[in-house]
Amino acid sequence: MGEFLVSISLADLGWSSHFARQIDADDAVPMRLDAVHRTRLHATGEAGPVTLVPTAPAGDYAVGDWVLVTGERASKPLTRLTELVRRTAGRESKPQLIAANVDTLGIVTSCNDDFNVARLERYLALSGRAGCLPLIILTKVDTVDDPAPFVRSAEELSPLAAVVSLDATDASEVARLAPWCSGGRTLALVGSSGVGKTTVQNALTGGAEATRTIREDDAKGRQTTTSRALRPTLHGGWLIDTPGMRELRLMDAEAAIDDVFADVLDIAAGCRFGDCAHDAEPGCAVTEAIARGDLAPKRLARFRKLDAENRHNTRTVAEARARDRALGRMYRDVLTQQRRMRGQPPDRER
Ligand SMILES: Nc1nc2c(ncn2[C@@H]2O[C@H](COP(=O)(O)OP(=O)(O)O)[C@@H](O)[C@H]2O)c(=O)[nH]1
Ligand SMILES: [Mg+2]
Repeated sequence: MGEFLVSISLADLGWSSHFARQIDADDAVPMRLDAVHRTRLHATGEAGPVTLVPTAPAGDYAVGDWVLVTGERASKPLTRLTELVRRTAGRESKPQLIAANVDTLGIVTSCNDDFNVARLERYLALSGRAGCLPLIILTKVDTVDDPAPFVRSAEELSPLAAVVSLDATDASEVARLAPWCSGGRTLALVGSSGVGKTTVQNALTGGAEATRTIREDDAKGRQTTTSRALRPTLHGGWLIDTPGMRELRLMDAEAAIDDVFADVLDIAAGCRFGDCAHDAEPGCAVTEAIARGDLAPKRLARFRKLDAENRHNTRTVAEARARDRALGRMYRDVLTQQRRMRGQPPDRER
């Protein structure tokens, strides 16, 4: 990493006034994390790449974080500009940091069966939740006669999202993504396996990470990407591939979902009742819009599903936290009781 970084400024690394405001000492040495391991952190500063020792639990750090360095010790991360978080799979339900200080979330999908409007909407909400700009990267335009319907469908999803369509195997086409990963800006790539994330990454970084071999029949690939890392691009910015985002679930994303479905909410604002469920209520503007053909019933259904999923996940995480706290309390009570029983004569306890 950093072989072609002859000399690098903090601005080249993505430093901004947001971070500068958080430090007061001139002798603080800020560095940006490229990779996070259990017992060590890899970072880049003005002096180049270094290995650091964390002073907070490893789970508190994410790729893309800024830390202040003293000797080999990394402070806890500076307050982030953006934060990609997911709910872990399984019963544990803990929020897990994926990446920090990502400017643009590159949502990668292809002109084939992978293209799924509901999934794109979920990623758009995730991007909004994280505070990132969304960019839809539509790959494999070279494999279809006419990519235009895919492009149109992606463009219709949100006025906030830019759409770039390309053949990822052609590096000169991928260079059109330079505006999002130059000038110290950070682009992170998410999307299903096989859509071309590693191909895009290789073109942008000049790297040679192994890409997947697609089984022609189902457009799915094997898992080949190994670990998450912040990599310098050929354009003077940064790139993060985010393996393991397939179990992506939304939580605490109500406002972001509302942004993605602003068109539906605009219509719903015209309902007679504030708590209208858009089922059979009189004066329901949503039902009327559907009848007029101004709103696709499927879009309303996707909004409801995503909203319900977000509520469920948010609740599950809150419940898991409460359970942990309750268990912790019970554990402490038992310990206190045991200590008391050991410290006091049994006859007096009766
Ligand atoms: N024809 C074509 N093939 C592509 C394109 N993007 C990716 N591929 C191929 O799709 C396969 C999976 O790509 P990969 O980058 O490993 O996908 P990832 O799983 O998202 O990292 C590889 O064989 C790529 O060469 C594209 O735009 N056009
Ligand atoms: Mg890959």
